Amino acid sequence: MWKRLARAAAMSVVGCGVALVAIGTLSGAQDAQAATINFDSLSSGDLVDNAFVGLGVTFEDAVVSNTSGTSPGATSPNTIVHAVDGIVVSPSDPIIAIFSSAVTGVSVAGFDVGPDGIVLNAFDAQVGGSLVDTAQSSVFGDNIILTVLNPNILRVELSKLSSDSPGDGVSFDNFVFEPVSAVPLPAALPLFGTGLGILGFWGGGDGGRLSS
Ligand SMILES: [Ca+2]
Ligand SMILES: [Ca+2]
Ligand SMILES: [Ca+2]
Repeated sequence: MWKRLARAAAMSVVGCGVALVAIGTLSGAQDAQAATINFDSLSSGDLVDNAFVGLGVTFEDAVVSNTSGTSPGATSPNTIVHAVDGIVVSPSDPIIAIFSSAVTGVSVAGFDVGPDGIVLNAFDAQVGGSLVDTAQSSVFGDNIILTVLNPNILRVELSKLSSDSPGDGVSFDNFVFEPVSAVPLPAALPLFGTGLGILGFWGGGDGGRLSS
């Protein structure tokens, strides 16, 4: 799942360098278990907040919605929008996700993306910190997937890219993140013998990723 999302994102995201970074992840031996949050276990109107703290992530200003929940690529019935501003997810007040420990990649899909586009910013601290990766798209439509990659992501912020069209609304779904691998590579080497064997092993499945 993670590889598929990363590959799709590499093709859809506007911005040079993203494809090369994604390829690095695809061929990397450390492919930890990616967690996917589809928000469909919650009810429309619920604040997401700590609902997925067990997976190591808390949300700020995210409320469950059914906006675009049946659009192509969405997992039905739920998406998320801004808790205060609804579908007008302004870059000045984004939806925030904070990780309890660093993750190496985050992916999210935007729906009904219009003239204001969408953006996903990654930071290396739970509050403040430095911008370590960003992904944005101005492609109109549904299931526009953004992916950020960095070994030290502790927070991401997602919103429209601009506020030039105040009435342009978006929603988000299918929030995926990849924790730092719990299995150090050197410990795994004797098990598989060669680097090629390791790549084949890690490339062969989804590694029992978590779903919720
Ligand atoms: Ca969903
Ligand atoms: Ca806020
Ligand atoms: Ca829109």
